[in-house]
Amino acid sequence: MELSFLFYFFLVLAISLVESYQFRYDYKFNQDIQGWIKLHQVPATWADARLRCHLEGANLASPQNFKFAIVLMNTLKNSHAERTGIFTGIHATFSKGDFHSIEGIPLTKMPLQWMPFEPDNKNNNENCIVMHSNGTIADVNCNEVFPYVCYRKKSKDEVLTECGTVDRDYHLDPRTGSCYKFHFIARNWTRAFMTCAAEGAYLAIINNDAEAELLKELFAKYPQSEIRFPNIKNIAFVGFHDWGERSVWTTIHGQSLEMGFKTFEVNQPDDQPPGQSCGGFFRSGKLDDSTCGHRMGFICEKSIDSLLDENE
Ligand SMILES: [Ca+2]
Ligand SMILES: [Ca+2]
Ligand SMILES: [Ca+2]
Repeated sequence: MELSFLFYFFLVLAISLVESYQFRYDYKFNQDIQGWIKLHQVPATWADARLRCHLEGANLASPQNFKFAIVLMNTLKNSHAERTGIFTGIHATFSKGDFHSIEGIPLTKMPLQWMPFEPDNKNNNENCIVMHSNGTIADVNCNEVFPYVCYRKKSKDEVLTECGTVDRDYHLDPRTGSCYKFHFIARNWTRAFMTCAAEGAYLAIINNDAEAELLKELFAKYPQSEIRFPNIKNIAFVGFHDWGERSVWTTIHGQSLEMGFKTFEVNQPDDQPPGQSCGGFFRSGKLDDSTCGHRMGFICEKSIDSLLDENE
């Protein structure tokens, strides 16, 4: 009796421990820095690195203390980043020479050593800080590209929603079994794609009439006045594209529109100059070929398990 009680007690404890360390499968929990980290191996500019970390629900990581520096150095081991170094979150992009981490820690409070002949602020144009695998740092041009690490600090209220994410703006719709989020801050198609991808989602793919109806209802919850900084207010970006072949419409996952929802608005597609290659969705619930560079609202679709660790 007592044994089974103990067993149950430890089982519950084990499950709650696993749960409390969940964020997303591509981030690893690190006890020493009480948070999750992810090494992005594909080099990016500092601005893109910061944005991608932010969209993933994290921050561009900085070696904010000695422990943190060690963790970052270990993270680089046996990757290409070991040779190139990484962008840190330390930057002076707001005010020249005022180097702070994203979290606001001044550079002078971090236990860091400059590389030989650094900082040199070459061409008076070096406002970002890279860290090399031996822990030394250098100032570089923010438009250079480096790998980087994102960090999310553990907080007490980390809860995965029914959509398998800590992002509460995703809502499950039982009609399709997918989760959806309407982004009312307008972006161009490429940035919209990136935003959905970083959230573990994709620009919505309309598989049937029911899903078109559901997206129409979702769009209606965001009247024109709520879309921020758009070029167009009556169309939102969704997940189809001509992939550089005029008028051959295919979803971003390679399905022909013929297989799913293919109803364009009257007089669309019209391929307005300078050419319209990106998937759009009118408030009416019908499709448009839209200008990729325009900023519009957009809809992300996420499967429930996209961010879950399959091993847990
Ligand atoms: Ca330099
Ligand atoms: Ca879908
Ligand atoms: Ca059009």
